[in-house]
Amino acid sequence: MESTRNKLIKLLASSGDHYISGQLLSEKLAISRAAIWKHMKELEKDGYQIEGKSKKGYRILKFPDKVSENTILWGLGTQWLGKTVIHKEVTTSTQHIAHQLAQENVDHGTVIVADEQTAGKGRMNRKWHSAKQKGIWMSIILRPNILPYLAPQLTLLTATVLADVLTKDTHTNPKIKWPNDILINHNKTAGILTEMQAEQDQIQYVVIGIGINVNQTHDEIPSDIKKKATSLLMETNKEWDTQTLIQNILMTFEKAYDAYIANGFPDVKSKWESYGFKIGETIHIKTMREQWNAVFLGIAEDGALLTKTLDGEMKKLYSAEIDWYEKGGDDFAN
Ligand code: BTX
Repeated sequence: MESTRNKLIKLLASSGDHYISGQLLSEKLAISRAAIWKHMKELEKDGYQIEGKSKKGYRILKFPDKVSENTILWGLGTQWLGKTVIHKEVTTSTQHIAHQLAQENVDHGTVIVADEQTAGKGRMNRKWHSAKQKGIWMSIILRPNILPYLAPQLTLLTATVLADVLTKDTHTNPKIKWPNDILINHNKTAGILTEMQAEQDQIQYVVIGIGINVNQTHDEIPSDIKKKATSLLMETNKEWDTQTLIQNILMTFEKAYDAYIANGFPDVKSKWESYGFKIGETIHIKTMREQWNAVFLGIAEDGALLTKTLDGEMKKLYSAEIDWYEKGGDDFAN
């Protein structure tokens, strides 16, 4: 059963900057006002800063500097996204938890966040390094009323949300490498993994996994990805508060998602293209049998990459065929 202390934090957290009266707290928690006051003193010992004002009540001024369900909830100005947040100190992958919960019918907009993942995954079962308290490792459960073939649009939408938040909050200049990587100065800062459970023409749920390298130093980036990965700390020479970034991502995501559901893909497409890595440039494409150069024009409704060969032929392409030839000729496809 949930402890009185937790219920108290939740009540205070959900009221944000507003005061809650001691009377109301005592009614909701079914304990005396003296007991409430004692709980407040205990919370202060744990790093919470609480303000108590006569005739007004209590409010939290500062949470301990640790990500938790309550700290994410506090000040989160969303209508439906992140109304339920599940925080794990360590887990295999937030995607696993999200799938389990989605099958148990949790709400649209449920968010799972971990400090550390021991089996973080990328696309095609690739590994995603997720060191403890060094980044944002988070999954969002959605139940969109769109046709399954349109689900890749959600990956593209998520990429624009991350690019928007990073531009605004960290003043970096992120680019989206098709379809799902966020690059800063050509190096991978974030990745998105979209997984879906669907029937023929109906989505049961979608899980959007977001991984962002936030506070790793150069030495802390694992050797197998050192050449192509970066973090916000490395790019800006300062540490970032993951909590604030998570909240800004959720708030920006909610707005972008609601607009997408109401108005469709065109705005997402143009925003994506405004951040698109190598848009308008010549890229090198390889298949099993041939290779050629083409100009990268933009993205299609189904998430495919639109290209024009040098002799003018338009072609739609899907993932495994692109070789971005970055980093001095290394294969930069993932
Ligand atoms: P991806 O398949 O595009 O990228 C995976 C590749 O990126 C790896 O093969 C490796 O080369 C490189 N890589 C691994 N870890 C990192 C890292 N921390 N930073 C930069 N490059 C790396 C991208 O897949 C999708 C990643 C989604 C991760 C989130 S975290 C929350 C959620 N839970 C989970 O298990 N996955 C998602």
